[in-house]
Amino acid sequence: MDLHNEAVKIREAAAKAIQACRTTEDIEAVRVKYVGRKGRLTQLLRKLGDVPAEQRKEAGRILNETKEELTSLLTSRRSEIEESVRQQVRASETIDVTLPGRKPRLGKLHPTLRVLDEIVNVFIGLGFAVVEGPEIETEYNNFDALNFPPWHPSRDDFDSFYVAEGYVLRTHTSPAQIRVMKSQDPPVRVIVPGRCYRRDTPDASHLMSFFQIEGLYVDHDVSLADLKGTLAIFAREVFGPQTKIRFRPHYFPFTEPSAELDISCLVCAGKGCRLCKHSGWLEVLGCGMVHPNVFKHVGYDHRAVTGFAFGLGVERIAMLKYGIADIRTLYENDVRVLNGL
Ligand code: 2NL
Repeated sequence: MDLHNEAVKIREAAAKAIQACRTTEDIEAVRVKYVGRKGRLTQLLRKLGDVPAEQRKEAGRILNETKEELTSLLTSRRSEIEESVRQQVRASETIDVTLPGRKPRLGKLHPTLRVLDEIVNVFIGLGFAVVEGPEIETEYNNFDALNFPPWHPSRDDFDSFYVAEGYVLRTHTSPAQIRVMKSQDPPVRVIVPGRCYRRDTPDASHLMSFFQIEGLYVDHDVSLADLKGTLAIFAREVFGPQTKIRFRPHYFPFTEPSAELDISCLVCAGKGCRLCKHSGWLEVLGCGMVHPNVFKHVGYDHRAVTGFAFGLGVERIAMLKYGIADIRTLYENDVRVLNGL
């Protein structure tokens, strides 16, 4: 056998195989095949003993040179492959720092909550304390204590949500004020915001759940003039300094006398337009002097104290302020709409 010839053939075959390698696994396979422990070149080296002594040195030199050459080819091809893998990883992980960033959108408070906060803050400024109460109320606190007669329609299953015998989802925040009066003596000056529930079919002006703010002021000789002065400040703070107000007689079971408060129209300032239905006025809340029967229910002396109270729908005020025609717009949660409010 011609060792020299054989070595050249192995060298050429191996060099070709190394060049064809694409992965480090390919490299390892070629290494094992040619220069590994049972590789072709290694097997050839083992046959060196059969070579006549005078040729052995030269044959050994050729085989060892071939082995070194293949080993160095394997090493450099491995480096090439590793470098190209690194480049691919780098390219796929590179961040283009020159790309403009994506601007995170700022969140903001829901218009109902903004209006609620604004109104509550006006009354905090007037010295009212903020109080809250439970949404599940006793029928007594929600109706009886407020002088609703037993036959009043709003007590009906079809108008209120009863959760158990004697318990109802509050239809107004007044029961929270009943709790305040039952737990402390006058003077009482509280503002009560909160969610209320009524069994209405939703339409442009009704939801079955809405926010109300009620105010209550009880002391010795609180008068209707105090009520009107307080609401005048409220109207000018919330709707603008040029806002005019008027009282229109009304009826509520829990106040006597009772009134509704109108403000001069926000659109036409009283001249008459579509929003105010050509009356020049917009209805904003209900109010009155606390009925003596309410004081009796909470244990106050109705001959010694008087009080005023009022209640308003927060969504209704928000609709007026933001010019929304349909109350449902507020809760469809279309961010394109809410962002514009
Ligand atoms: C309306 C009318 C009103 C009251 C709420 C009240 C509370 C107590 C005693 C007496 Cl504890 N009155 N609240 C008074 C008058 C009107 O709300 O139309 N709200 C949307």
